[in-house]
Amino acid sequence: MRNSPNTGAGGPSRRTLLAAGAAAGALTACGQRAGRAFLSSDTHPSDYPTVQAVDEMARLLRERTNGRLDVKTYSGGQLGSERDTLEITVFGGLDMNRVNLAPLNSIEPMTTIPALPFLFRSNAHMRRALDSPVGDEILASLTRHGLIGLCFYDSGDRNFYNTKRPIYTPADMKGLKIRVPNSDLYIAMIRALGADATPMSISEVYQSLVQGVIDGAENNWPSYESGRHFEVATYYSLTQHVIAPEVLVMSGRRWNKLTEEDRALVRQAAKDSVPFMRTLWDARVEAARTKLMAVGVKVNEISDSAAFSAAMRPVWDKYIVTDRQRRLVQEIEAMAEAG
Ligand code: GTR
Repeated sequence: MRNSPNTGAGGPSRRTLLAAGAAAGALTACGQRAGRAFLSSDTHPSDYPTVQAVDEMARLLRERTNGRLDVKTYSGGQLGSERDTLEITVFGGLDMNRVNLAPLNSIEPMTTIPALPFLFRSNAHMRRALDSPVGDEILASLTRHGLIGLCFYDSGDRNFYNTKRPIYTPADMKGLKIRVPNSDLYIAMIRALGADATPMSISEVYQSLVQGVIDGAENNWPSYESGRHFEVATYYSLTQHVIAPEVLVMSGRRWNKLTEEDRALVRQAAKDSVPFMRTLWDARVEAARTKLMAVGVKVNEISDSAAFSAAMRPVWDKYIVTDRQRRLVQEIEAMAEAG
């Protein structure tokens, strides 16, 4: 990996390393009995669509190999933050990892493309673009960092939420302390709106909101709900500034030990879990929205989203600098028409 995902934070914690080591040991023991279980990590709870999708992938693998290939996910962030577990995945302490694209932004410039503010017009646009060769090219860009990109999953649109006030215009963001994932791109986006960006792992957000260390954050409906952030930050403003996907990666070290046949099986099972995930995702977004409206979260629409888009536009020039990036951005924009 060229730039460590731990830049500025000093590597995975001892707790994370110990947890991953213990989990890997346990799996080796049971893997000898029931076939080869890949150890995977996810920060979301076990009922979240990303975890369920990897469970579906595991089911397909078991079915197609008579249980020889399998995946076991450690959910709920048991093994640590996305940034820490990515590092462990690269050196082979974990076989697989489901993360957002954000922690990969500072590692691989191609991953900044789907995370650009206001690039995708809709979820449908994102799905169309990432199902095309553009998506394959972005997944393949991870290989040189020791990660094999298996598939993209949905993550819906991200919106701002905070404890202070509704956000209607970029001016309303001024001075707010907003948590972002550990990504330079996200930091730049928040600064472009005149707010203060505080990068931290999602597991720290709830407590930081309670203690007033941050005023708010930004995320999709399901994460805002499942992390209980809505209990503290009750203003949810539908800026829809990013529609970036999740990604499922495999450790290159583990991958290199697989036969060609098993690689094809792994790729196919990951790909086949995507439509399953999308169905779960759409239902989960609706369920989270309905629940949060019912408990009285103060939701507001944005009448002039072009004002947000214009304010955040300089971020594109800062992070889209190579011809290859520009070509992919153009290809994605050309796929916007159909909605
Ligand atoms: C969620 C995403 C997580 C994590 C989180 C965050 O939407 O599913 O993987 O990236 O956002 O903001 O840290």
